[in-house]
Amino acid sequence: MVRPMKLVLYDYYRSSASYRVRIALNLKGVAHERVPVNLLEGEQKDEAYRALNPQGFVPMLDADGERLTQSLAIIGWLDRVFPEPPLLPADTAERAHVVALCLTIAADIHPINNLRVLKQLAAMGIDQSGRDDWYRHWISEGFAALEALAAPRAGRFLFGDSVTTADVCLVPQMFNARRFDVPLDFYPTLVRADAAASALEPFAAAHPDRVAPAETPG
Ligand SMILES: N[C@@H](CCC(=O)N[C@@H](CS)C(=O)NCC(=O)O)C(=O)O
Repeated sequence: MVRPMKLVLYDYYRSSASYRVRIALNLKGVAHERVPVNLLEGEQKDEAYRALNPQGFVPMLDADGERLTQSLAIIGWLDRVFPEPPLLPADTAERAHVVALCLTIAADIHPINNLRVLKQLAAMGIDQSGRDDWYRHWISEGFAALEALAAPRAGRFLFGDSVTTADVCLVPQMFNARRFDVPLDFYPTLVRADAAASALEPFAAAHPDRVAPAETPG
């Protein structure tokens, strides 16, 4: 039995790394509060927030005063503290495969399309259309690799027939891809797994449209 714990998630509704943690919290059925950090207004760089998370990123999860950062580290922590349902396979080789799927997204696609990278491209004189091409390029290249890696062992979800952390990473990245009109026809395994996972309430309840501040335009 897990002792009662106060969990506070610092996040931004459209941050895909935050979206991953919202999904994981929902899958575990863990009660938590949310503190929005407005990335477009630069609140992540405020001194007060940086005093909590020196990296100036969301998400951050405060667990009874223990401040956890990095979405995959937070999800790994949640999986240890709240073991049901498990988000990684028990088998060592299968676990390594699922972690590889996660990192293809979280380490190789997502960071180069981060807000600070897009801002730096703008500062270097790359216009909006060039920045959008950049964004689409890295998702398309990453998704091609992910499709090839995932397809042989995919089932209903990205790995097999149970939700894993790979689906937790996939769904927010697919949301980003659609926002930027990335053509998805080449990635049937990703599209199928995304649809199956997104239909589940823990995923649906974490969607940016469901958690956006009331005054945010659609
Ligand atoms: N590797 C980190 C990435 C976190 C991250 O990139 N967060 C973005 C939002 S998705 C952020 O806070 N960006 C702020 C900025 O770029 O200034 C994680 O997985 O938690």
